[in-house]
Amino acid sequence: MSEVSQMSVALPPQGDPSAPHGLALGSDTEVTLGVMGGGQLGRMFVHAAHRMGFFTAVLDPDPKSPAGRVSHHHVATAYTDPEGLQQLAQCCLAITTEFENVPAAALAALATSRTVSPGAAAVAIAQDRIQEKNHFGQCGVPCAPYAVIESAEQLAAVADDLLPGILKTARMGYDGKGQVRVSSREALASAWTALQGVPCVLEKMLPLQLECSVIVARGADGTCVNLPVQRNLHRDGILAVTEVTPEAVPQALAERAVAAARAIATQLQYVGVLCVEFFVLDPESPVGQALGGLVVNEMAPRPHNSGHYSLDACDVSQFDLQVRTLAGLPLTQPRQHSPAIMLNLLGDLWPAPNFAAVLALPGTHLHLYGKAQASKGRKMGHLTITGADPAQVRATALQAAALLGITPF
Ligand code: AIR
Repeated sequence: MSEVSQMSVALPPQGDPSAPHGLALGSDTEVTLGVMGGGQLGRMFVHAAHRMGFFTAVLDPDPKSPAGRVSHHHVATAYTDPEGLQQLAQCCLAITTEFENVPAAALAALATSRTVSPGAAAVAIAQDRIQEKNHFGQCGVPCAPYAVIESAEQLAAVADDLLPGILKTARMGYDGKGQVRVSSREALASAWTALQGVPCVLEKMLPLQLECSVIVARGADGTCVNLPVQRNLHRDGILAVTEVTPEAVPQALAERAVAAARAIATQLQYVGVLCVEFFVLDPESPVGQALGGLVVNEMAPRPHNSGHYSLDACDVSQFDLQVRTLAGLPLTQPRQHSPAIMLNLLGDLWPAPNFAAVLALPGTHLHLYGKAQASKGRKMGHLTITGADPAQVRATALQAAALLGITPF
């Protein structure tokens, strides 16, 4: 990363950095917000920014990236390219990120001349499961029992009680990548070898009742707001369905999850949108009781797939919140106005999903990301179903799933 840190940053100032950027709203000065990464999350950020009159710039090496294609400016260089970073900084007042594996050093380099949120330090913690779990511990939020495996000695010292478990690479894993289920010491040893002996954590497999997540947005002034708690169903390690209805997550647990997510953001001094994922444990199981029923799984320093429903079911979406936090605009607690179910549209449904039939159903909102190539497990779009009551939303969502060939839930 030395290349990046050598980046020279002699940039013209864009306004007074101590003034809230929101002051520029509605003025005749062009204000550009930047995003590192040009995938679907960047694209939805760009759409939200445009709606509020901002100009946008995307840095993504892919000249056909979903966000780059809809943005005013697209810098198509590597994330660590000093010239690319300089170009981005030059045209932007403030810069955010849309995937957690963006090199933290690139964010740090941008931050020498521009507002960058979330900051490199917070992103670096979220990029590394070991640091992430330490942070959760410091916040007093329990996670699944685990062991760090960075050496053969640590592998040998793993407690039997952690098996069966899931071996996860400390870095660079998402959508189920870099994870192996292991049920014996032998399987653990060969899984670690197969992962090339990189730093890992072994997490104890827990009896889950359900999975949920909370999206919080925190401003530079410490104001913190959250979306309602989402219930998530994963298939093959990839989010398949998100359900946000009053019944989806028991209220007492939902309140605890929100409090934990806010504590995690606040103690990080986080600025931006953060998603925290939780496991709700089987309340009948001894381990579930011992751990108090709720454990934190992981966090993402950005908007999250499980928050996409907020575009259609809330008065302020997770991308609106991202724009507001980045631009120093006020945050208000979002209100969900419709129960919602979101279905992910993976590349498996291509080449010819019957979207016209789905759009004939009431309350369906189709979002396609404009990706050139569909492949198995690739997120190509999502469908949100809203309606007046949860039972009707569910019935419509099941109809849509059947029309698209998505397994019922
Ligand atoms: N993303 C980021 N972390 C997890 C996910 N799913 C989003 C970001 C990123 C895009 O997925 O928007 O840019 C990458 O998608 P793909 O299909 O090109 O791998």
